[in-house]
Amino acid sequence: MKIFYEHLKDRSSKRFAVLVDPDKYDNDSLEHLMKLINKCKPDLLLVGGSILFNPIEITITTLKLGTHVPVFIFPGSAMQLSDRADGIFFLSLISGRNPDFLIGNHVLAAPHVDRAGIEVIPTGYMLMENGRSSSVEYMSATTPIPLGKTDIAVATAMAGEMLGLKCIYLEAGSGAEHTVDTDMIRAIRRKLSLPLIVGGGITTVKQADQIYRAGADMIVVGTAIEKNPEAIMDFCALRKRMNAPAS
Ligand code: 1GP
Repeated sequence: MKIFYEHLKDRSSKRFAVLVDPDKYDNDSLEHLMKLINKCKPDLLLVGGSILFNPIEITITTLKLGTHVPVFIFPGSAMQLSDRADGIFFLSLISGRNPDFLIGNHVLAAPHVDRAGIEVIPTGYMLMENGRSSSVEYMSATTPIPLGKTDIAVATAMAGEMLGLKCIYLEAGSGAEHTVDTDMIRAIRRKLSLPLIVGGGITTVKQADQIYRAGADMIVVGTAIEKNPEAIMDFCALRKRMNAPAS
């Protein structure tokens, strides 16, 4: 299998990822989701969360057996690791100043990730203010980049690139009331050459379309698909339209 980063870094195509939170699906709903995944083929499945009661291992194994879409760990902490996944977004929370989420968890995880032999994508993870406090904010004990502070957001993304990270993930928080601001995305895109991932609070195709057009290379949707699994078809169709050659 081509390593996923080879796809992600090809910025001529837009990508669509589905976040599968192991606590939000039971056997039947996961089975149903996998049928839809096999119909419309999102580019990537992410498994993880800020805090989990169910092990990621079972969800990852089920997704690997039931679909042909790459499965990546989207870890809330060093406790969320598995050798069943295809890869891991190795998230450094560069919007925050908590050493545990900048490097500490990574040190704990590194030997296990190495032994698992899975693809590692070093990712600058930026938590963006969206109007109310998020799980990531609370669990990581960091503050998000304030709304409207575009200069700080742009400089943070630039620093991530200069440090050698391989992509930047702008996160409004799962279930966020507002998505990441499109002006903010546009400003970051202008200064960044890395692939840009945007997630948190995307519930409609219109929002997804605006976020793609602002410069996101990949969007991540979780909550909206948990609530209405059929919505996955609409997001996949949008991605297809975005990638269709202009006539
Ligand atoms: C969360 O960005 C992801 O880390 C997805 O967020 O659940 O709001 O779609 P939603």
